This record gives sequence, C-alpha cells and structure tokens, in this order.
Amino acid sequence: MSTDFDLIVRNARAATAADLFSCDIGITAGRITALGERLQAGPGTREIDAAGRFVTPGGVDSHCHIDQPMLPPIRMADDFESGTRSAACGGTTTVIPFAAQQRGQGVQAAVDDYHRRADGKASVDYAFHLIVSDPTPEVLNTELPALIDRGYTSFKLYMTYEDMKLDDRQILELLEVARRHGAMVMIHAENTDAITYLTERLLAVGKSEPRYHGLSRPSPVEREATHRAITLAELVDVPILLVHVSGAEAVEQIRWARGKGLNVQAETCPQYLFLTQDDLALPNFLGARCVCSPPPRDKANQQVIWDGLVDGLFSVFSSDHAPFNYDDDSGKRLGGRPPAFPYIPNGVPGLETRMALLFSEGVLTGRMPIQQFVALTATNAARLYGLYPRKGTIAIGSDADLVIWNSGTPYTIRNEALHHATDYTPYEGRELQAWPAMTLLRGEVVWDGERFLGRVGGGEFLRCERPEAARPRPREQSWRRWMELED
Ligand code: DUC
Ligand code: ZN
Ligand code: ZN
Repeated sequence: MSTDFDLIVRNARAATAADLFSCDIGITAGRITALGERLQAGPGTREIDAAGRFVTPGGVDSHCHIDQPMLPPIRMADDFESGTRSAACGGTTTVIPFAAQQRGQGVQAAVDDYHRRADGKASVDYAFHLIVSDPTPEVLNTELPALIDRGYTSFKLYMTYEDMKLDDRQILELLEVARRHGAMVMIHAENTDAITYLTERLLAVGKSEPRYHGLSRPSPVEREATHRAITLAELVDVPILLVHVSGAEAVEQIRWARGKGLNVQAETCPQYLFLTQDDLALPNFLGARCVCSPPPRDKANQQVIWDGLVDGLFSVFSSDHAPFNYDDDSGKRLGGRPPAFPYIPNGVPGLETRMALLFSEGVLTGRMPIQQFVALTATNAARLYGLYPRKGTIAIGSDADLVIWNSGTPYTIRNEALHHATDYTPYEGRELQAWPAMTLLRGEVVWDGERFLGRVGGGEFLRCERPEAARPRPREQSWRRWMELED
C-alpha cells in the first residue's frame, strides 16, 4: 500500500450515513486515498491523532444566505469572508447560498454578481443555488437551461415576500423547466395573501411588536402553501424540496404526499427545534432577534419536528443562516428605531452553531444515531444538490473534508466566541455537550478548536451535477400521463 500520504488522521471513529467504524484516514492531495488499520506513514506524512474521537464528514450547509443583496438600507451582516469563516469553525466545509435574481435582472447577471461577492473571499468550498423571482421567457427558455448545464442545478422559489413571490402559473412554468432540464426545486411555502391580510388586521389595532410576526404567519399559512406546492409539483410530475418546515401542519401535508407516492423532500432548521414563539415575545424588542419565516412555533411543534428528523421525514438539516445585526439600523432596528414587525428583516444567524446543536441534542441525547446526523448534516444535501460523493461522505476519492469532534465536553454558546460578523446568536448561553475539535477542508486544518486557520480565498467554487434526486420517478399513474403529455 502507498505511503505517500500528505496526512494521516489516526484512530478515527469514522461515521458515514451508513456506518461507524474505527480506522486511520489517509489523505493525498486533498482527497481521501485510504481507509485502513495502521496506515504506513511516508517520510513527509503529517499525522493527527483523533484518539478514538468521532470523525464525521465536513458539514454541507445547503441553505444559507451570505452577502445576499437586500432592498436598501437593509444589509446582511456576513459577507463570504465572515460567513465561511464561521462555517469552518462550526464544522461546515461546504456552503450553498443563493444567487438571487432581482426583478428586471437576468439570472445570469445575478450569478455574475454573486461570484464577484464570493470568489477570492470564501474559506470553505461553495456552490450556488439560484433564486428565481422574475421568470421571463428569456429566463425560462434560455438562461436557466444554460446555467443548469454549467453547474447551477437547483433553484429556490418563494410563495411569499413582495419582491420574490411567484404566482401559481409562474410556479408551474418553473417546475416544468426543472423537470425538463433536471434541476432540483426548493420551495418557500407560505401563503402571501393570507399573511398580508393578517398583517393589516394586526397593524390596524396597533399590534406591531415582534411577537405579532408569529401571529401574522400562523400554521395554516404554511400548511396551505405546502399543500399547494405539493399539488403543483404533482401536476407537473417533478420532485420538490420544501425548505425550512416549521411545524406539525406542514409535516402532516408532507406525510400525506409521501403516502400518495409523491416525491416530496423536506428540510428543517435549528430554529424550529430550539426556539419558540416565546422567544419572539421577549421584551424590549429582543424578540426581533428571532424573527424569521416561517416563525418558530411552540413546544408541541418542536416535538413534531424532532420526530420528523428521527423517523426520516426530513432529509436535510440546514441553518437558513440569514444574518442581520440586532443593534444596527440596516439590520433588525431598521432606520434606527424598532420597526413594526412586518419591516423587521427576516432571519437568524446559524452557520456556526448548526452542526454542534444537532450533534449535542440529537446524537449525544440518544435521539438519533450518528449515521443519521451525518445524513442530515452532510450526505443528503450533497446527494440532493449534485455534489456527492465528492462532498458529504468519508470514502476513498472524496474530498478530505472532516470534523473531529470534542464530545461529552460542555460547551456554552457565546456570541463573542463565534466567528460570524453578526452581533448576536439566538442561542446565547445554551449549554451543549459537543463542539468541533478540528475541521479539515481538503486535508488542511481550517479550525483547530481554538483558532480559525483557513485561508481567505481558499474555498473553491463547486459546479453541481444534475441531481439524481431531481429526476421524476417512473410512475404508473401521473397526471402528466393521464393528460397524454409527452415526457
Ligand atoms: N426566511 C427566509 O425565507 N429566508 C431568509 C430568512 C428567513 O427567515
Ligand atoms: Zn425561505
Ligand atoms: Zn432562506
């Protein structure tokens, strides 16, 4: 066997989505080239002793917003330098943020702009999803097919937000493009007209504090849009992925769809496990820190989300990192004073805390096996978005993106110890039993448990394959077939 390893990680308890095994991990030129017992070091081989610790694939955070252009004066607190630095320190080695089309702009122009923001700044690897907010014939027929060919093989569409939302006809047309060209569609499912109606009623009687954000977007708002998204995808006969699912009513719709044999994937996020509507009700505008959409719900809904993670309803656990400073007039305190809830920028930071929250509260509490943690935080996202097996697993030929865990050691989340540029974390003071002791990106240490050691610009752009998961399954009965439409 070769001894030309650049690095050997010794005595790993390596976890993949399928297995847990003890081994040494041999790394050459940034890739895993051997898994075995007592691998032989060559003259130039460096060694890291994992000393029986859990070693998992580097995280793939497939839903995060980094330096995404906002309507002025709103500004995201993290650019690619700070966002990817915090990802590395939290065990995430691949991020997939969004190149967001502005209305009146082409999607290619959005991608060009986003590369200018990311290239040379990212310190972990990155791919882009697209956000389609203006599906003109040019976008649908020319730009999207060309971009899919060039490695941008997933896009998100919104059923709410004035500047982003698509109507049902537009959604159908976009789903058709995805089907024809093999892209994965992510859907933000909330009923926009219902939100506007409820918001106006609340404001009319002076209810404007952050907690009313939650009341303006109650569960039926998400349930109805989830059902509609599923139905539109059923008519086109194309897989979809519902993002940031927040509670029981949406979960029920997804279970119903699966029961009918429909190919509906689902994602959830830490805010739906660890925050509730009580956090939105904190006094003195502190609730604004937890304003995100869909909103955190109650303890009973948290339990349903945990159940869905454990029983396989959810395939992805991502952060939906959307960083807006709290004490900032281009952030949550828009315009210098606390705004009414509809004007508070939506989102919570979470790139750095995502992996440890689930490792500590999912794996170490015995709720889920470590293999499932790996599937939820890395493998499934890599598969769903065309990055597997380069990313998301520990296998020969895969990039040597690894996290060595400190587990069973108390760690208290403090914003001052995090590496993002956002001025708060919604998890301040939370006690965990795990934190990455080391993160490796393509065989290089980017976090050593105390310091960020990555390189600004050291992250590579990743072109995504057409995901296998985006391909419609052959189905005996589909509406498409019933309507005698061509495939
Ligand atoms: N909701 C989104 O849809 N995106 C960013 C943050 C949020 O709260
Ligand atoms: Zn969303
Ligand atoms: Zn989002």
